[in-house]
Amino acid sequence: MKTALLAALALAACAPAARAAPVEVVSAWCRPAGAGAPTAACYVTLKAAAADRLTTVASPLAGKVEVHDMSMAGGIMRMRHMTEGLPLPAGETVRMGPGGKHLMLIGPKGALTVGGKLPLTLTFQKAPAQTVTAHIVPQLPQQPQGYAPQGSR
Ligand SMILES: [Cu+2]
Repeated sequence: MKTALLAALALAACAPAARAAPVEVVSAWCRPAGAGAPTAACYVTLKAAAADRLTTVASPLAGKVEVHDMSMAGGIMRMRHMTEGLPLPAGETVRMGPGGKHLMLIGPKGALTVGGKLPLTLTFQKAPAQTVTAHIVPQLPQQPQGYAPQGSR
């Protein structure tokens, strides 16, 4: 009797971590940056089956990684640290890109060279954390044709 109860408790304790499906990482890439650059930018495209949130990002090749948003205000580009993380609505593809949301690498450890790779560990509110390899490419894979943020004009 007591054994059965303990087994049930152990199962219950394991359940939440195993339940959420992993978030699909559609793409991950970084722009090159020279040695000594104070920051560098990486971009990921994410798709979550169930509503979730990208909470924190880390890389062994940067002192810190922050989720930023960029917007134009009065002709000036402004960056905002999304301290609350990046919301991932259910079934929606959330695309980061130049001029918009990005991952800001603060204190990159060394140059980001074209052709190189950079590991990024993405932590989500519900889905399990995962480490992806971002490729360092010279310029934007342009946003796919026909893609535009909802209600942008
Ligand atoms: Cu930024």
